[in-house]
Amino acid sequence: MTEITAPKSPVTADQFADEIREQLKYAQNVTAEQATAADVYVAASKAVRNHLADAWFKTQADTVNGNTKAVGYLSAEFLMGKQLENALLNAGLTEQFDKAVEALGFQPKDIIDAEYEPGLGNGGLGRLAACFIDSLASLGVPAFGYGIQYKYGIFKQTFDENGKQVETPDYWLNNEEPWGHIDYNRDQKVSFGGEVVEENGKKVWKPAWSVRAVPVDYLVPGYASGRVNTLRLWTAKSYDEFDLLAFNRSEYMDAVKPQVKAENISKILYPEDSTKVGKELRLEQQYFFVSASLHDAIRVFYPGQDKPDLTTFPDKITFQLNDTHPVIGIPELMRILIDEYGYDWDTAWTVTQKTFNYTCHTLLPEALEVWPASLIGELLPRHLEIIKKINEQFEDELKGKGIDDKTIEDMRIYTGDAVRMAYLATYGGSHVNGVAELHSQLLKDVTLKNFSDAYPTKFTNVTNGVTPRRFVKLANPGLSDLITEGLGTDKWISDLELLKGLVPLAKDDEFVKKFAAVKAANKHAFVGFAKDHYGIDVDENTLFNTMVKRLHEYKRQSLKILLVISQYAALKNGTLNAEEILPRTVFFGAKAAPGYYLAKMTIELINNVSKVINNDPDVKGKLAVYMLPNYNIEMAQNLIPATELDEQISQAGKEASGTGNMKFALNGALTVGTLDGANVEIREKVGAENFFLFGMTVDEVEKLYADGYDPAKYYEADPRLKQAVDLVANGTFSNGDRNAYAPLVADWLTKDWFMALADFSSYADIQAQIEKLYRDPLEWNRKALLNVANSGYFSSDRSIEDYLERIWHTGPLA
Ligand code: 7GP
Repeated sequence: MTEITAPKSPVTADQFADEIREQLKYAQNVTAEQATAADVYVAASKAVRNHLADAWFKTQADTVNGNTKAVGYLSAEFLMGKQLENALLNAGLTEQFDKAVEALGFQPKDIIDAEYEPGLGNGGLGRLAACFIDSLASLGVPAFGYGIQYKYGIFKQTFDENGKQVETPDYWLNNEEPWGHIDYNRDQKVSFGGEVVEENGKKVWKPAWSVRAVPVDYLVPGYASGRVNTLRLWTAKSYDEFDLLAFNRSEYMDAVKPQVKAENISKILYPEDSTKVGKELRLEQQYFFVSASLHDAIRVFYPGQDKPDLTTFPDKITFQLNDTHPVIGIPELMRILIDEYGYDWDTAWTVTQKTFNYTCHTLLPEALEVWPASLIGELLPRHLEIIKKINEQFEDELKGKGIDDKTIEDMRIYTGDAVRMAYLATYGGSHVNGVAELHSQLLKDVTLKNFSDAYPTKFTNVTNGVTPRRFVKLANPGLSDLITEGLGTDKWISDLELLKGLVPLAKDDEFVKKFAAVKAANKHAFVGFAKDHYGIDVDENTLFNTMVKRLHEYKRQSLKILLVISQYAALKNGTLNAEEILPRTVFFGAKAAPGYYLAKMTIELINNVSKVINNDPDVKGKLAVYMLPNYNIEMAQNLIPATELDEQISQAGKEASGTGNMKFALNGALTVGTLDGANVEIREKVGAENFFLFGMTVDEVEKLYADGYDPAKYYEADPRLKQAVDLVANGTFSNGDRNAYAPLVADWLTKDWFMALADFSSYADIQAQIEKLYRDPLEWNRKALLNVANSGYFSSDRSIEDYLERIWHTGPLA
C-alpha cells in the first residue's frame, strides 16, 4: 500500500470547471466556447488564487498577531518560474484541474504552457530566493519576500546568424498576468536627493524628489502546510505623472518626463552600470525597494500606531539581506528610527543590528559592491552621514579590541571615497553566512578574514538547497512516481531525507532498470521539447551531457568547449576507432551579461563550434553540440530530468555553492566536477565512487598563482589541448577567419585567470572513466540512483531549518 499525503482539495473537478467558467465569464468576459488556451490559463489561475485566499488572510493575521517572529527576505531577484502548476500542486487541485480543462475541451499541458515565465532574476541567487520562500511557506514559517517587479526583468536571449548573443526586452507583462495583485492602497513614498539641514539641533533631510512605490502581491503557497505567505514586489510610479502645462505648450515629451524618470526605477534588472547614470539607477533601485519594504513591515506589524515601540521590531521580523543589493537597508533603518521616530543613535543601532543578517553569494572580490561615496551623497545625503558615523563607531570598536591601524584601515566601511557594502552588512547585522561549507570557510579565511578575526561568532554556514516540489515533483513526474513506489509513501516531497530509503533499492536490478526507463522517457520527452522550442533534432540514443548556468569565465564554459573541440578533432583524425566512440549530445545554456566581452565571445564560439560539428557528416551520430537560447526555469525543468551527465567544472574556490549541481544530482544525473562550492558536499553525500572528480584543489590553485601561472606551458604540454586551441585560432570555427576569436585565444594563452588550461588534462583524462561506465547501463544507473537517494540533504527545506536555527531563531506558526 502506498501512502499518499499530498494535499487534496475537497473541490470536485466539476466544481472547479464551474469556477473556471465563472472566471471566464465575469473576469475574462468570454464564453467557454470563445475561450482560448490563454483565456483558460488566466481563468484557472484566478480560480486557484481564490482557493488560496482564505489561507493567505489567515496566515497574514497569524503573522501579525502570533508570537512567532517573521522572516523578511530582501532580494533584488526572485526567479520564480511558472506559477500555475506549482499553485495547483500546493492547493491540492492538480487532478481536478486536469479533468476540468479537459471538460472545457483543452489539454492540461497546453494551459500550463500558456503561462509566460517571469524573468525577475539572473541566476542562482534569484532562484535560491524563490526556493527559500517556497520552503518557508511549506514549513509554515511566516515570511515576506520583498523585491522589485521589474517591467522587463532580465533580457531575453537570442542569437544572430553569426552566433552572437542578442539581448531583447522580455515583455512578460504584455498580457494579463493573473498572479500579481497590485495594491494601490498600501503604497509607500520613497525619496531621493536634496540636502540635509539642521533644524533645532536636529538633522533634517529635505529630499529633492520622490517616487511612489506600489506593491504587487504574489501568493506563496506552502506545500501541505495550509500556509500562504506573501511575495511583495514593488513597482515604481510617478506622483506627478503628467505635466499638463507642458503638454498644453505642445511639449509632449517634456510632459511625461517625471513619469519616465520614476518608472525607470522598476524597468529592468541590473541596468548596465559602467556609466555614472547606470550606477545611479542601480542604487535608486536598491534604495527604492528596501525603503518601501522596511516601511511596509512597520505598517504591517504596528497597524494604525503613530508612535509604535520599534525597540520590539527585531522581535517581530528578522531581515535577511540576499547579498549586498539590499544593504542600504542598514542606514535606512537607522534613519527611520532616528529621524522619523525620534530614537537616539544607540537604541537605533541596537535595533538595526538585531534586525539584519547578511548572506554572501560570491568569492569574486569584484562582485562585492562598492559605491562611490559621492554617488550616495548625491542620491541619499542623509544616509551618507549615517554611514560615516557607523564607520567612526566601527573604527572605535576595533581600536577597543586592540586591532592595529593598518588592519583597521583595510576594514573601513567608508574609505573617504567609497562605501563597501559587504563590510557595512557584516558589521551592521547579527550574522553573516556563506552558502556552502567551503564557501563559508573561504569567507572566514580570505574574503572577510579580518572581520571573522574580530567577530568570530558572527560567521556561520548555511549550505544552499533547492525545492523538491518544483525540481523533482513537478519537473520529473516519472521519477517522482518511482520514488513514491520505492518508498511506499510520497512523504519525501516534504521530507527529502526519506530518499535515503532508496539506497537498498540500488542493489535491486529490477528497480534500477525502472529508474533507467524513467531517464530514457525523460530524454525522449526532451527531444520533443527541443523540437518544439528550438526546432532541433536531438538523437536520444546518445549520452545527454549538460552545462547550464550563467556565462562566466570562472565557471569555465571555455574548458568544456575546448574538450568538445578536442573530442571532435579525435573523431576527425580517426584517433578514436568506431567502437571507442561514445555518442554524446552536449547541451549548453547560458546568458552573458550584456557588457561582458569575453563571455559573449565564448557564446559566439560555442554557437559556431556547434554549427561546424552538427553539420559535419563525419561525426554524425557521434557528437552533437547545442547552445540552447534563453536558459530559464522552464528549460531547466525539462532539461535537468533528461540529463545523464552534468558539468560543474568551475575553478576550485570560485563557485560559492551552485544549486544546479543539486538539481541534477536529485534528478539522477552523474556529475563531472571540481572540488568547488557545494560539489564538495554533494560528493561527500553521494559517495566519491559516484562522482567524477577532476582538477586542482583550492590549495593547488593558490600555490599555482603564487608560483606564477603560465597557461602556455599547459598548451604546449598536452597535444589534445594544443590541437583544440589551434583549431579555434586557425579559423576552423570562423570560416577561416583567424581574427574572429583572437582575443579569446590570447586570453587563454597569456592570462587564463581561472586556469582552464591547467585543468584541461585531468578533465580530458577522466572522460575515459565516464565513457567506460556509460557503456554499462546498469552500473551507470545504479550510481545515478544513489545520487538521488543520497541528495535529500540538498532540499531547501533543510537550508531553511538551518537558517531558523543558526540565524533567524524563529520557527513555524502554531
Ligand atoms: C550565486 C553563486 O554564484 C552560486 O554559486 C550560488 O549557488 C548562488 O548564488 C546561490 O547562493 N551568485 C549569484 O547568482 C550572484 O549574483 C552576486 O551573486 C554576487
